[in-house]
Amino acid sequence: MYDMADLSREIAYALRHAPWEYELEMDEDGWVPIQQLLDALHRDKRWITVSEKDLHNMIEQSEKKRYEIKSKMIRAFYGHSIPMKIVKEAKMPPDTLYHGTARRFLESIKEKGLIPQSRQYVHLSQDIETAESVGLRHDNKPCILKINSKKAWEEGIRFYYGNEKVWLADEIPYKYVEEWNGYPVPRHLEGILQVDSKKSNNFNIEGKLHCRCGCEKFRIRTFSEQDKNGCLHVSEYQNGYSLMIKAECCNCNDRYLIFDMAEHGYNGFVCHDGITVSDNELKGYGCNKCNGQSFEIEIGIEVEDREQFIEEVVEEEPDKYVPEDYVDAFDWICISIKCSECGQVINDWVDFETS
Ligand code: HQG
Repeated sequence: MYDMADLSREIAYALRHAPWEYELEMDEDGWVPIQQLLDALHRDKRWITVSEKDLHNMIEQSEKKRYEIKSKMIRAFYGHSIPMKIVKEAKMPPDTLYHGTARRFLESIKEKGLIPQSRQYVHLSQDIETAESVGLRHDNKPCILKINSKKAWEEGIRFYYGNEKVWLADEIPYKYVEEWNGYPVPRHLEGILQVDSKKSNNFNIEGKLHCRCGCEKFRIRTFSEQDKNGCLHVSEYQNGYSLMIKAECCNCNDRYLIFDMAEHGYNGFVCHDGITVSDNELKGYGCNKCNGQSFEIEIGIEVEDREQFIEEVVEEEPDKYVPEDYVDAFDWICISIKCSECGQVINDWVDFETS
């Protein structure tokens, strides 16, 4: 049995960086006959019995899709540094791509844009996690760059498909690049909303409430109307309306404000639409099935458009707001709860459009 990571490293070197050292005849799409590659490997005693089956196993066992095998040929999907440019077919990219890199490269990237350096193409990642792991190869605190690939594509920058996680480009001028500072979590939920990256992007975030002590179970106190399904709605308060939810950790009793119509979202944050209810007017919430008092809480946020926020709010009241405030002016909040005692789930327990 071979160490598949070792084998993959050797083959990466052969197919991406130095095919001539292995006497490989590579065509312009990067394909090499498998038999030629095997013959070359067999000349090295470490790989003397490597078979085509081992290559298939290597591809299957790897988390990253680096190689492709088709009718007795093999090629690397990306990563090439050889002088002969591997021809890639241009393809429309997703609207946003990411690139993980080292802090020490940032200044030069800002000046020159993203350039391929020793490889043939700039490598971009389809998601933040992939960008993060690419960046970690260069820096233990990598920075993540967000590429406006939609705009770049529309303005003539060519993108090429690598695999489902890797996209390639000849180069990316810096005007399509911005630093990604994490998910736009409203500030009052920062550190307690654990974002599910598979379901979240720049415009929508979904996650589960975690107390800073690690506990996921909370007692709930609200000011609201409650319907027969146990869902919450705004309630009349003084001369206006209110909807307020607080969660209290079942383990350490820390208390968090989850939503206050008077403070959060477009209405609250920008229009100050409502009056904050005092703590002693909140009521404990019980499961409408078993009257359980402990819940797991999932929150979805539809994020306000940053550009629109700048145009409509920051530019109107520059003394009061800065662009980064857009995270607090979210458009929609949706909360689901699960009773820790009977397991009943109420989806859309709160479903509130704030603008
Ligand atoms: C940086 C791995 C200064 C760029 C990964 C990057 C990937 C600049 C470094 C794939 C710059 C090149 C490729 C500029 C770009 N000034 N630095 N103007 N423009 N850079 O290793 O993207 O595991 O050649 O930010 O997962 O890190 O091998 O490229 O940091 O998909 O399959 O120059 O290789 O895949 O570094 O990684 P690299 P990369 P495998």
